[in-house]
Amino acid sequence: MSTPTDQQFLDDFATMSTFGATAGGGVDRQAGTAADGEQRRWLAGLLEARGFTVRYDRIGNQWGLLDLVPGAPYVVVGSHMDSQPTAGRYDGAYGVLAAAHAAFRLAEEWRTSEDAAPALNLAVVNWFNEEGSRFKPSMMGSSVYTGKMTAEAALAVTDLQGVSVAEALAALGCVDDWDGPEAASCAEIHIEQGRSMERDGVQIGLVHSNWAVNKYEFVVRGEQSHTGSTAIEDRRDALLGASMLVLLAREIADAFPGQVHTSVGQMEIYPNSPVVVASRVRLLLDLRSADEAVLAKADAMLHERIAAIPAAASVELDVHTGHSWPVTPYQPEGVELAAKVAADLGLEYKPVMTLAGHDSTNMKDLVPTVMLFVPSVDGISHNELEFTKDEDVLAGLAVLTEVVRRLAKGELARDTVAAEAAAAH
Ligand code: HGY
Ligand code: MN
Ligand code: MN
Repeated sequence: MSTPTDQQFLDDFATMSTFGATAGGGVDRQAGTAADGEQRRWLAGLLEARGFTVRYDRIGNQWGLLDLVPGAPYVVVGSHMDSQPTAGRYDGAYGVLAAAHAAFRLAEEWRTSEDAAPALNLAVVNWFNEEGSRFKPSMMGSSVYTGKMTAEAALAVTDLQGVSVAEALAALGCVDDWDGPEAASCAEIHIEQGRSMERDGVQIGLVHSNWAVNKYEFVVRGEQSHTGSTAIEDRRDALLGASMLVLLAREIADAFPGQVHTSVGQMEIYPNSPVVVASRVRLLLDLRSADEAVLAKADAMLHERIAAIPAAASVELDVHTGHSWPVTPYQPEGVELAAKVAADLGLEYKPVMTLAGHDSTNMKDLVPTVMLFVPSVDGISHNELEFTKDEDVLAGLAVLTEVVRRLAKGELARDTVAAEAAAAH
């Protein structure tokens, strides 16, 4: 088989974007749905045609393994192919396909030239349920792989219809009694989902750390009644209390301009019927900042201000912590390695923080991890209009290929970094 060209990557990207395609030019490929399953079967075919062995682990992460060095651990490279509802074509899916094509290019090179032989094996990964839209929390597959969540807890999570992760994965035939391959290092490429790279005219972002996030689940409890006949003073309107939380989230962001991002992204209203005052609303609110001290202040403001809502709306309010992660650095050696690659390829690059969580956010806590960004036009993401120019997509693929080549030689591998750290002490 010949080395896949840039045009073949773009053609595969177009084919990939047909799975779960929406009328508005985006995709709807939520985790564990039929569209996710079709996509996975297509990816499996692509990997197997190039001699990779496809396997699933116990939480449905899809692995394409290239075993060249018996007994050696793996360079793990990939992202996620699940999406939000009516989402864009690039978020996650670009990273998995770029990983596959980077791996195909290297596999071909290693097959035809003995000098280039790698020191490690290679695993392309399509993480299960990064988005967390159908099943919470987000980054589920990488959280289980890295030991931050148990497989049992993840498999028991249900969607709004009561279908569990275990049932959804079994229906797709995408789960196995296996923990996944042993990682030595990791790389992921993703769209920026913001405007900073486009503004600064750079093609490659070197992610050096991530924003901290606190996600909360609130349940607002009131009492069901008639929207017409119930006296206003008698109402216990759960949706009124929930609306106060929505507004409070924005007030908190406005109190820390540019430093704190907040939103309520999901609300379930019961009974959600005309002429009925809602008795129960469940909603998810998230707070994010690049500065943990600022996030702590925003969090304190949230907790102080929610105390007034029960009396103001005649409701009861339960708060549950959903999911959170701190600001943490990616290994500086990985940022340096990627900077060298981008410079060697003559590309403009800059260090960036990621505001969104990624599977690499989990992986970097397990093994040395390189996280790359390519620009997003107008910063649009989680939207059907999400777009990255072909030239940027291809520049990202070239950088990822070189990064993975170096990782496969053993640069940055967990044992190497640990040995160097030990030698420095
Ligand atoms: O950023 C998020 O919350 C998601 O995990 N990508
Ligand atoms: Mn993503
Ligand atoms: Mn996303």
